[in-house]
Amino acid sequence: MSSVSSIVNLKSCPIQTQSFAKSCKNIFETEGVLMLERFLTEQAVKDLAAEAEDRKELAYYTSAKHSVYLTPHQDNLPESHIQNRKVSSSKGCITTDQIPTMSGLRTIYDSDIFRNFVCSVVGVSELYEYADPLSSINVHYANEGQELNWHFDNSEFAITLLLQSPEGGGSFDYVKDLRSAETGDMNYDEVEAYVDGAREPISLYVDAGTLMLFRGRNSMHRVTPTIGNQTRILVVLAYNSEPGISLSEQARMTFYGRLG
Ligand SMILES: O=C(O)CCC(=O)C(=O)O
Ligand SMILES: [Fe+2]
Repeated sequence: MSSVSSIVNLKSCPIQTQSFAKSCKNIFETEGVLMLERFLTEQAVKDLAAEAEDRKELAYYTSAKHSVYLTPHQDNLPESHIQNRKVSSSKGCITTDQIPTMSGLRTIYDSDIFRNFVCSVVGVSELYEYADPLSSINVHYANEGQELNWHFDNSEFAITLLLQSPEGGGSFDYVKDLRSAETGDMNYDEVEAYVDGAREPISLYVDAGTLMLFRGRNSMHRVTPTIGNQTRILVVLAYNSEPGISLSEQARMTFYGRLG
């Protein structure tokens, strides 16, 4: 297996140093998002994108209609209420067990340097892989027209690596701290204004090789539809703060179409 230093640009992103981790933590806390451009070396972007392209045929494609809150239908509210309104998302996905043993993605995911960096930035003491064989490393494919529509994440934070950007579209749009899952303030009016397009989100155009850490529980976000033939390819690195945890069977069936 390759070493972290051949995959991560440690010169421009010295994740092994306290001072770099501290400045990233500050950005993450004030912005709710940390974007590290050229996190991957040029060679790693080429190798990992080619590896992911090779496995595209294995992807499980899903298309879902969901509310932006990802909650079930609430019978006490009308169909047209933003809590019940449905938006559409579709993508393909391959799972941890479909990623080659020698893949650089495993090198990053397993690396102590990387895990310690993430711990420092998000403020957790330890990170563990998922106990099930599917959920730790996922590669997402968005072909022409496919998009991830507005939503709030259930997880506290997300880590993504873009391997291939599309020719057009695929912008990451977000609105920081739009609701509060903690106090239960769903902020219906403003959420609806963004979903209707009456208000403009912040739009980030991300280049291949970029690492993103994002707090998506209260910040609504989406990825706009891919335009053109080049598939958007994105890796999600998922951890738990406790050992021995599997993704729920319901979620595995929804996202992967199987349990293991
Ligand atoms: O594709 C992306 O850049 C974001 C992914 C995301 O928001 C999610 O998987 O919840
Ligand atoms: Fe998300």
